[in-house]
Amino acid sequence: MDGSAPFSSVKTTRSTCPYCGVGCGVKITQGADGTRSLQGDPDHPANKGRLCSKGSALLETIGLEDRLLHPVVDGHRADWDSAIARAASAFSSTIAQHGPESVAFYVSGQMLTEDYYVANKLMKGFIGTGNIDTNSRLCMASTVAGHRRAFGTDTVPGCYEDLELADLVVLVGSNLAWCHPVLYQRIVAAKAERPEMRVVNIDPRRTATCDIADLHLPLKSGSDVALFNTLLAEISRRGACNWRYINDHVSGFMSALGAARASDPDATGLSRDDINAFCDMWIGTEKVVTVFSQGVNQSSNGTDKVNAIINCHLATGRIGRPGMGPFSVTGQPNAMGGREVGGLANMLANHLDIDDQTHRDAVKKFWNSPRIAQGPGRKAVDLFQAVADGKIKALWIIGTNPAVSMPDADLVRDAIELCDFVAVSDVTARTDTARLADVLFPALGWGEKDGTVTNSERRISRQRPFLPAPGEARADWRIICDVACAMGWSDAFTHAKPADVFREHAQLSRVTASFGLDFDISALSEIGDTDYETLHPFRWPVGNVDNARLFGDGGFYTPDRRARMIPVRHSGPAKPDAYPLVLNTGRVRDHWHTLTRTGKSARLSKHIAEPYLEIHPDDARQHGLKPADIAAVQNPTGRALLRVLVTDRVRPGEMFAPMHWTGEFTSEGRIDAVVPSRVDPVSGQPESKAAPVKVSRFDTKWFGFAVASNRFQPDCAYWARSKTQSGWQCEMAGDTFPEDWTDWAQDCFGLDEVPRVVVEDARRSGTRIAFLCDGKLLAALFIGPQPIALARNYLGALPGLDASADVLSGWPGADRPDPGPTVCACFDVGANTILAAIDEKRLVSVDAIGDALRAGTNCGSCRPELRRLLEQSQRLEAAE
Ligand SMILES: Nc1nc2c(c(=O)[nH]1)N[C@H]1C(S)=C(S)[C@@H](COP(=O)(O)OP(=O)(O)OC[C@H]3O[C@@H](n4cnc5c(=O)[nH]c(N)nc54)[C@H](O)[C@@H]3O)O[C@H]1N2
Ligand SMILES: Nc1nc2c(c(=O)[nH]1)N[C@H]1C(S)=C(S)[C@@H](COP(=O)(O)OP(=O)(O)OC[C@H]3O[C@@H](n4cnc5c(=O)[nH]c(N)nc54)[C@H](O)[C@@H]3O)O[C@H]1N2
Ligand code: SF4
Ligand SMILES: [Mo]
Repeated sequence: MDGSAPFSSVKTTRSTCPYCGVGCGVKITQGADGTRSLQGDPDHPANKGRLCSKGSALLETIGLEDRLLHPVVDGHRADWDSAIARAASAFSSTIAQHGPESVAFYVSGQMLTEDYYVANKLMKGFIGTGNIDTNSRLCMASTVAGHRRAFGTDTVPGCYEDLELADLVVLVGSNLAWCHPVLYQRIVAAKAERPEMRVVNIDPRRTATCDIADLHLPLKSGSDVALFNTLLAEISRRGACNWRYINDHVSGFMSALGAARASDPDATGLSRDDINAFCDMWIGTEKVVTVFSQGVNQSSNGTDKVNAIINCHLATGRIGRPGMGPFSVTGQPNAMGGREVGGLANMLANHLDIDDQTHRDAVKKFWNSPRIAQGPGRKAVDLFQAVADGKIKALWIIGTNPAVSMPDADLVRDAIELCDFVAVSDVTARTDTARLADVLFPALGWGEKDGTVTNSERRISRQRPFLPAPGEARADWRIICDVACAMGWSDAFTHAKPADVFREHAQLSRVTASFGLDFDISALSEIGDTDYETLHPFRWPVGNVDNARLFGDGGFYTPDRRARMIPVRHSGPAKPDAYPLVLNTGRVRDHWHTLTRTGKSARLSKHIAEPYLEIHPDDARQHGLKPADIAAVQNPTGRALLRVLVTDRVRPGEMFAPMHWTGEFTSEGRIDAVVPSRVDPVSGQPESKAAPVKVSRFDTKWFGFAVASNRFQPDCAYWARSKTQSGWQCEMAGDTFPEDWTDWAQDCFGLDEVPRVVVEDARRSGTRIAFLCDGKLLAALFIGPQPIALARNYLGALPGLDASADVLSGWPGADRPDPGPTVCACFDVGANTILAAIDEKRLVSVDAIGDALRAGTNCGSCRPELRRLLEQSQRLEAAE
């Protein structure tokens, strides 16, 4: 059954995972007794029942403990009417005084299509400016620009099945194993079935995705254009061009080839042998899919990278046929939906062109709106700069956390703080951005909200509610319509339910189709409420019988219907002398962005509990950094403090840090504080992957670790906290000593009257303190001059449990071995448990570990790490 189906006492709801752009279907089952379970939906075409660690843990993130449950105005609880009135009058009076360009919305690829549609309509059609941009600017903008340059529209030509049908899958700037795990597992399964299938991974770092790679090309940061230009020149030199396809469907071949021939392959830093091996594979394999993601997009030449890849597919005609094509995997669950409704400042709506007067007139007529944006608005970086400069005076931020995720994040944070009026719609007030708002709107979150999302393969799926609206929270689309009505446009925002918005959106796509463009779902213009409720996942354009693949026979959306090959030239990231290291940033397996959701799950937090800096052993040596030191990463933009992880997984001269940590979870782990706002000149997308920085050892006098039942915050230079089963844990380090550790600990935990046991460890010149009440542990603190080895997962589970001062040893008794850091999040299996089993049971394969411990047998995301543990214990080598 689709939708919510009451079966006697069990209710099943089909919905879509709210994390990555794979867009997996989930099935939530609720018993009459309040029990709930969640599985992958076997009938959803994106995942066919599979889920990754984050998807499987969704039910651990829906608790109300930190939710925003009522509107807040100027720091005080308010009713809806006054909150809406305050926002509407702030926007209206700012527009009246300073014109429409003085207001802006900054929205998100995590909004549903219905939310996004009305936000775009309000700004572009009624306020009448293009000043609505989205976090997709930080994510997909270069792909959008590259698609539009090549195809005329922002169209993804292929589908997921192509990744299984391909004989060669090339991954460029994509850590698919961690970021699109279910798609990765589909490739793993296809490769197991057809071992002749090949995978190439192009990434400066050796990531978990290399686990299935036959060839890893650790190219220099930013040099993808040089690599794909070399490939294009080789395609031509070896006579591998598809002249029939080029003659019939492509323009710009000669100029693109000219630019490609001028490229220097050595700019990649790769050996000629590796480059040749890559060219041999790519040119020699008809069925090739080139998958690309943020290593391509988040770059000062991201759009050129996209076109360098597309050029090779166009020159060989390997596009829009089974198992072939360039394929951009989208990040957020509704990155595609946002692109469809025109959420970007330089798009109109439904793939119509904001620079085209006839398109603007058609949309204005359709909306019956008083005005229409006369051109593109400000793109994210420019938008926040205008906020900082006082040009934008009223701002509404919906479903995104720019004080953390924008480049030059300190500037952005300060700009938001100083802006005359800021409204924030979020599910929690505990974000670095929400803290700065004048008006806070409580939004419905996943499990409560209702609407549609589009995944990476143009497939539209429903998100359906299975939980009641908590407190006074409202759906994002409704809050936007309420503000629009209060601003005087009640006739145009009368929608009573998401289906009303969806129908209007589908109707507008008729206009798109009338211009001969791609985005057409007009067949659903009159969809009834019940059909909307039970809508099966489907792919656009609707009405096109085989819509899985486009452009196999040309039919591009340019004026002459030909695809354009674009001449592109290599240009690397900036490397000023004073900041010689390149800082690459990205994601970890079990966390989602700024931690507001995955940070609530102890299980997900146990995989990687603090922000870290991957640095090559040569660089670590040169800068006097030892493993587990605290590093200060710096440049004129700002500073971050991170735990040092010395590894040859990164190239010398390049480092990597995760993007997830925020002011809510760390003292100075916000990585975008050191990412300058350098952007791609075509797409305006920031270069989040190549910040020029310098690094030094932070002058640490002591290191510490603590656990407590409550969410505590220590007073020291470095801290990073994370959720545990029974409370919170915190890593810490300081550059000065407190006068008295006991007083300090008491303030830190807020435990004034609680009995404590203090152990001065003279041998290790450390201090350990436990707070115990009625035989239960409330908090424990461990301080020493060096990073302290402790059974952290064991300690994290103790607060609230019966305990004695023995906990201060930091290790469980011999009868309870320490499982170590979590590797398999699905079954909560730690590294020590796995290493012990490998040793004791003489395990020699990842499957054998699965048989013994279940690790790696559910979502499979930890299998690369299991293989690493086998390598570490030298079992694998011995066996192979
Ligand atoms: N676990 C998890 N999954 C997620 C998310 C999450 O927060 N957590 N977020 C989702 C979102 S919104 C997005 S956009 C996607 C992102 O998905 P991905 O793009 O796969 O993830 P990233 O880790 O940002 O970056 C991918 C890789 O690009 C590499 N890279 C850096 N510079 C270069 C370069 O110059 N050239 C090449 N070829 N590679 C380079 C990095 O080393 C990194 O391994 O993930 C989605 N999925
Ligand atoms: N250095 C660096 N920076 C990056 C990146 C990088 O790789 N490196 N990646 C960039 C990319 S690709 C992306 S996509 C961005 C992501 O960055 P953000 O969009 O800032 O990150 P999120 O944590 O996903 O923010 C979503 C916010 O919406 C809230 N929320 C959740 N559900 C709802 C809802 O239903 N309604 C409303 N109104 N709010 C909701 C969450 O609590 C959270 O505060 O970061 C970008 N920044
Ligand atoms: S791969 Fe994981 S995060 Fe992405 S949609 Fe599927 S379950 Fe969700
Ligand atoms: Mo993203």
